[in-house]
Amino acid sequence: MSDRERLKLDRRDFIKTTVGAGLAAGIGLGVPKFVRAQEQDALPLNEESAKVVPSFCSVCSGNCAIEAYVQNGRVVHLKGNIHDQAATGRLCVKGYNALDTLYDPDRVKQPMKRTNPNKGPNEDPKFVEISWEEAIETVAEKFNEIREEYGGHAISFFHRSHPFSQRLGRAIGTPNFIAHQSTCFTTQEAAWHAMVTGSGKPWTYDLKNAKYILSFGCDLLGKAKNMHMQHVTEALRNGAKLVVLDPYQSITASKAHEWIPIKPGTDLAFTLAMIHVITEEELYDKEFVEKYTTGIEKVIPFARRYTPEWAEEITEVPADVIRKIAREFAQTPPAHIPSHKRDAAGPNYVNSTKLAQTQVLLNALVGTIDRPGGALIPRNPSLPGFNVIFPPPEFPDMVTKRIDGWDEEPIMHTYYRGNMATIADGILSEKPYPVKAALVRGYNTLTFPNAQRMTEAFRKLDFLVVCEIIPTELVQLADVVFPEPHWLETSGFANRGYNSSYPQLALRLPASEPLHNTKGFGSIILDLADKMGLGRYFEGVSGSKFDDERLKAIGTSWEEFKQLPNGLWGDEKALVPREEFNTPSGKIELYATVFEEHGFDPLPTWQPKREMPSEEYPFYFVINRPIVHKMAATQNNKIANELCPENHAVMNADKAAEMGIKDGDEVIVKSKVNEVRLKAKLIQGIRPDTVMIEHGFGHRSKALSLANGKGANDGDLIPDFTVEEFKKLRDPGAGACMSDVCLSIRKA
Ligand SMILES: Nc1nc2c(c(=O)[nH]1)N[C@H]1C(S)=C(S)[C@@H](COP(=O)(O)OP(=O)(O)OC[C@H]3O[C@@H](n4cnc5c(=O)[nH]c(N)nc54)[C@H](O)[C@@H]3O)O[C@H]1N2
Ligand SMILES: Nc1nc2c(c(=O)[nH]1)N[C@H]1C(S)=C(S)[C@@H](COP(=O)(O)OP(=O)(O)OC[C@H]3O[C@@H](n4cnc5c(=O)[nH]c(N)nc54)[C@H](O)[C@@H]3O)O[C@H]1N2
Ligand code: SF4
Ligand SMILES: [Mo]
Repeated sequence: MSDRERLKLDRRDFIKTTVGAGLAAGIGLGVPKFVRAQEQDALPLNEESAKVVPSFCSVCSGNCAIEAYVQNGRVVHLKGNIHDQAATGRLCVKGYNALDTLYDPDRVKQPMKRTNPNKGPNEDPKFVEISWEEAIETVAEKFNEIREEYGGHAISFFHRSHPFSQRLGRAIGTPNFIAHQSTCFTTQEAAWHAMVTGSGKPWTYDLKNAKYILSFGCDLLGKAKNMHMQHVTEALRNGAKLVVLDPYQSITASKAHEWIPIKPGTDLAFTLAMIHVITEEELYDKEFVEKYTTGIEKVIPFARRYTPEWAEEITEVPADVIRKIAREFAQTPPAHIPSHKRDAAGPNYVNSTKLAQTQVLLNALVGTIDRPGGALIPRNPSLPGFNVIFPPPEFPDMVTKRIDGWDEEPIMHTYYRGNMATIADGILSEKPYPVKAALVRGYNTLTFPNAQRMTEAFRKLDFLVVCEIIPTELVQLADVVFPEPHWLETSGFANRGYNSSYPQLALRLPASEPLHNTKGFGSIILDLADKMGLGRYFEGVSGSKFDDERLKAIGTSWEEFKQLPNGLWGDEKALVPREEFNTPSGKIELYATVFEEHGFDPLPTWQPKREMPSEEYPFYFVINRPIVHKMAATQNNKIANELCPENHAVMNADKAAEMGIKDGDEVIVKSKVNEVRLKAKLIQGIRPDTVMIEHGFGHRSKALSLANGKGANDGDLIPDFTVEEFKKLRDPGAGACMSDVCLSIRKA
């Protein structure tokens, strides 16, 4: 098919899928407005000259493969690559809108240095533009100074795992690498690690083949991921039943056959009672359990005490409803409980890891672990790691104790993660030692629990370096800013992030020329190492060699890869279900011996959430995120901002009437740590004792011209911890307890 023909098809497909996806998700966004907004970019399209460049989306970590339509050097349209097992020719709304971040006039365009030494919410940093050479030199000099005076561990790094930067950190001698996963999914990760994989949670689902999908807050249709949404939609089309427990009527709940507004933080009682019913009535898949699991003989007596009547008291869900759902779940194969990160089994409550344990257990009881209709352990190609390709020289000895206490996490310390709930206290209290500098990439102050306290922590540092693409709140606190390219300006390749049922890689070539004076993070690190006098740790290292060597290990090369006719590598393969799992016994361990070995509950004994409603704080707190936004990264995106400019305190309409609060009234929402001011939004679809706030809003950087001043940050209400307090939670998943706090609400 010629480009021209493809373009014609695109235009039709695009409108069709956009409308389809909108309706499937039940979003009341006003579809014509959305299509109109997109067409502004597509309108100048000249079908003769447009060229198609392969890429993959990096708005979220789904990596959906993309075809980017480029004309006169401008990217005018993005489309899902039909050959991708994840995107299957479609993108989600966040992916379609990515162009408006690429072309955001507010982007950081040039390295900058602060000239106003005062840092604060109302301080203009008075940035001056500098050359890359000066920027790198300034940071290298300052880092070396701090290293000499306080030791390498006084320098901290905040970013997702990155092999170049991790090696630089090792060479500098710092253990302080802080990442966000304890706010996102470490609770599920710990349960899967101990019970099934030995290496974290799989994110691939074969839900399109499920006949019964049971969600505990898992909002697959609303926002989770493009591919998950497609799977659930297809399952529904094929007659699957969808049951959603959620205190708030999420988009998935609004499309469910049954929505059960369970009391927040009590799902563990519900799942324990399900295990009770399924084991007492012997409804489980005996063949699967016998062949592939261990510990059923311990689960049966353990679950005897957790009757549906017991769970009714805790959850406010009638015992016969729990019984009915347990029976349906066990008797409608394939049935599955999916969980995608921030739902009830995510790091929201002190009992969330235990809930995740019960979910793995229930999925094993019905035989949908690594089986059609269930969760699949991803079939990614096996690519060699950085240290295999570039073996490191000897490193000097270093301090291993970390400022966030992650090194003391009995299980999770083996993962590249970090504790965003304790890091503010670590920096402010200087325990166990002072941290003087930080290099942050791809996180903002809004990423952290108790964002106000974290802002104080960042202000306390002597030296802050921020790598960004837009001028966030954290950029306003930086001493030096490194501007990075938008992903549409870069090249590379990636696994199918959240849908990998066979090995497949997507190619990325630059769809746009570099629009600004930016540098990729890998190059920044190599330059920094060189200027710091640590070049010997990186001999022969380059981004392109790394890519090339990894591809050679699977029988191709970057030269060959660049020529891929449809932007994807790897042929479809039939799924071969796993017979063995990566646990001490080689089976799925219903009784988690790995937890037992570390002094945690091998079976998920009931435990309530941490904070309960009181006279002072009578409301439960749940968080959500709108379908059009990615976290706090897209509020300045023109289209996303137009569709959803601000967040609200979402309340039950009857309850609000009782309190004299009307829709649109300004209210003060308060927790024990802070308060925020928001407009009330009144709906019927939420429990009267619960307030929902969407994450991502409350930007206060004046340089974000569209996002600034709109809404408030949910994270201001979330408590943080000292390392000592955190250890007392005794959570093997080290979850940050993001929703485990209660609120008051009053008219402003
Ligand atoms: N549009 C969009 N999609 C995204 C993202 C984004 O920013 N925007 N971010 C991506 C990322 S990184 C993540 S982590 C995920 C997050 O997406 P989700 O995992 O969906 O997390 P939240 O948006 O926080 O929504 C949590 C849901 O759990 C419900 N919930 C809260 N407490 C309880 C409880 O005690 N019991 C039950 N049963 N339900 C409860 C809430 O009401 C809400 O519906 O989304 C990913 N996809
Ligand atoms: N209060 C509260 N806090 C939360 C959550 C919540 O629900 N409520 N959710 C938690 C969850 S689940 C997650 S995953 C985290 C996510 O936390 P983050 O990863 O911090 O989320 P984002 O806001 O998407 O991204 C942060 C910044 O990365 C920048 N960025 C994007 N692309 C690039 C790039 O290529 N290079 C560089 N240098 N920067 C880039 C964006 O411009 C943005 O400012 O937040 C967690 N924190
Ligand atoms: S699911 Fe994530 S990767 Fe895929 S199109 Fe949406 S934002 Fe992009
Ligand atoms: Mo997340």
